[in-house]
Amino acid sequence: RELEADLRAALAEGGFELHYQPQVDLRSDVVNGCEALLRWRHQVRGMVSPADFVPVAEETGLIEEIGQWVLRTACAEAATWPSHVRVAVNVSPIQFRSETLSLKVAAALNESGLDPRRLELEITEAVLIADDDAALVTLNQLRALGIHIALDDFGTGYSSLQYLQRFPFDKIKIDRSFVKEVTRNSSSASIIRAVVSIAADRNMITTAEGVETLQQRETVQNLGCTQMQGYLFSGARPAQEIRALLASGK
Ligand code: G
Ligand code: G
Ligand code: MN
Ligand code: NA
Repeated sequence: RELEADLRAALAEGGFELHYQPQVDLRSDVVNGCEALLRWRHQVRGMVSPADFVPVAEETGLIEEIGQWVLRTACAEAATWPSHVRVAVNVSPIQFRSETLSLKVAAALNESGLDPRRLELEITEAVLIADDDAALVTLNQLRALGIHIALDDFGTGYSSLQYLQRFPFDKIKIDRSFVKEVTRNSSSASIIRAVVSIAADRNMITTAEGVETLQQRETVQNLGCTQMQGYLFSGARPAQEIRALLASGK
């Protein structure tokens, strides 16, 4: 496969980079997290979105190596940020099922010297559906390292509120499809309210994804969300820009 060969070459030759999207604490208005988003500079295709190459990386098993590169790079970068800022890393279901995931995470933490409490892994519901018991074992292994776990894209998959009760998450990220509708659709607002209520009981952060307008920000804030991420504040930006932004104290 041509794409597979290109991905291998990118790994070997530094063709990947991480951009970071700020996450804003809604109570203090301070950036207290950044999500690492993988970018691939392809010589012919230009910037290729992870949505287009992660599936191929998963099929070919290359996701293991790419994922390890992402973890190491994100931890090393976050170690340069102010200590109140966490870094969030997306983990695909294939990576999550690897028995060595927690070892790889521990290695990335060790190597970078990053405080484990400053690393958050984002997983999707897909990892929970496949094998509940195994997922719980892995989640507990990861949490034993002291890192945080976020449930990403909540509301897009099977989305059972039971997942929130059964699994030990630190954060629920409410999918941007709900945020998009929240100012004009009362059922989106009701769903957010229900998630916020469960999350608050269990001390979880609730992040509204895809906040693009001031009105959306105010609405999710009134519904009790505690963090937001979206173009209203900033899209994903290169590491140097984020470093400067964080250093400037905003
Ligand atoms: O900006 P955006 O196009 O980055 O992201 C598209 C999709 O790719 C999102 O679903 C996001 O979670 C996923 N993604 C971004 N970076 C990574 C990564 O490092 N690893 C994995 N597995 N998925 C990622
Ligand atoms: O699946 P995940 O939530 O990890 O993916 C993050 C994706 O959401 C990335 O593709 C990122 O570029 C995109 N994104 C981030 N903020 C916004 C936003 O405010 N609006 C829209 N439409 N997309 C966003
Ligand atoms: Mn994500
Ligand atoms: Na998401």
